[in-house]
Amino acid sequence: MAATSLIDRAIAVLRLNDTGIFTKPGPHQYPHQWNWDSALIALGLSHFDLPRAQQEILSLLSGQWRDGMIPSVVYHSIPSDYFPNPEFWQIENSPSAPGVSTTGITQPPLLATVVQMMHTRHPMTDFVREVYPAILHWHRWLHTDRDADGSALACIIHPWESGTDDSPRWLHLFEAIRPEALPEFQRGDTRHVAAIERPNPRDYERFIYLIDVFRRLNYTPGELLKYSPFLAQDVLFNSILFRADEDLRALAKSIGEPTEEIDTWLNRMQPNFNARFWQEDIGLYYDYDMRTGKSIPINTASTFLPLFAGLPSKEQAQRLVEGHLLNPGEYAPNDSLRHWVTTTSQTEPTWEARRYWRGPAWVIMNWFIIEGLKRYSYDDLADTIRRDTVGLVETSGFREYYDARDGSGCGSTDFSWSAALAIELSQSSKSNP
Ligand code: 9WN
Repeated sequence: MAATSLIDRAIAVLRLNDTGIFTKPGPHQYPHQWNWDSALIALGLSHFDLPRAQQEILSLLSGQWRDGMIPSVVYHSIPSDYFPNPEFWQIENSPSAPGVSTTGITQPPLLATVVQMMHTRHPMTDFVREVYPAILHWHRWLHTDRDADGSALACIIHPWESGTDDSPRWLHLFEAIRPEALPEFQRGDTRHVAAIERPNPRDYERFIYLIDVFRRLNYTPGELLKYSPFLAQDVLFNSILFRADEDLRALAKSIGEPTEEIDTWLNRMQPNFNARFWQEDIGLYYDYDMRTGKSIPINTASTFLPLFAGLPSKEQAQRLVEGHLLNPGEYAPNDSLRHWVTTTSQTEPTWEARRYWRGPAWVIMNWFIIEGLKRYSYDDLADTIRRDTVGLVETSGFREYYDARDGSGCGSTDFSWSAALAIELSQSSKSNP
């Protein structure tokens, strides 16, 4: 009974945030269409309204750039108090910009995976044929315009591209960035959510400074790789990309498209991923700072994302799970931390209980970890985390993130992907679909 009413409440949140064209991530804080949010929203919608789920994806694709990039946000001409707004991004100075207002950066490429999951459950060949070329174009852009070293790994140029914006793994890169002549701006985010749950002013200045650099470079990909003060290879982003390449390949097969190009990406990425990110001494994956040529030694939950992509060997998976995820000093619940999975290891001095991406549990991260654990046959642990996550949503509502100490909600209320994934997690069984 409880699961049924949770699903009804989740559907109500997705309906509440539905503008008719796209679904807002949150009713007040996030009034436009976000890239990876939309993918997850489509996955949630597909359980009860497949045509609307497909519409969500087509709306996102309407913001695709001519060079293939699918941007982090499509504004859809909806007036709002969200900052940065289209006037700030000035994408019209790029010849690749689409005819609609968007940001000039991307987000983790989850879309192919979601389309493949939907297609496996409800075969939709015509729809796959319709969207496949656009998704392929995006992946090609990621593997060329964002490949800075020929490894097929993609680089990110802004923490917002990692989707985990305020993660402490970016702080070290920020230390080296000195914003010069910062443009005037007024933050919008702290109008809706307590400042303690949002990025620090100093970090936020760097978010804005980077956009100012990019718009001065007219978003030219080669220039961005050359001059962006922030250039990183992100474990989370590349895990999602690798899994999405595999799913794109499955989509190609199902509609009779060639797969050679995708195979080349997969074959290059797999060894390069482990060579670049895996730390044999401690059994963790670390992100990589392309500007200093050094690994970023910060222990966050994104280290578990390679499980989602099937990238670790059995031994590496065992070290990740048994050495870190199950360690109460790092990630596992303990006397003061009652819930799975804190986004940053508690051993990090930058751990903060309620600040965005610094410590709270997120439904999206838990979902990635659950899917990854199932891939490596840690079914019982996956189910423990699944139950705990559904419990968080049951008790504290569809919040953006949760204080892992007591499960209280933080950030936006009525948050769409928490609702979408609550549906997904309530329906999913212990084993892989
Ligand atoms: C910046 C919408 C987005 C998510 C991101 C999350 C947050 C935006 C913000 O909200 O980022 O893109 O304004 O803080 O970090 O993952 O897609 O939910």
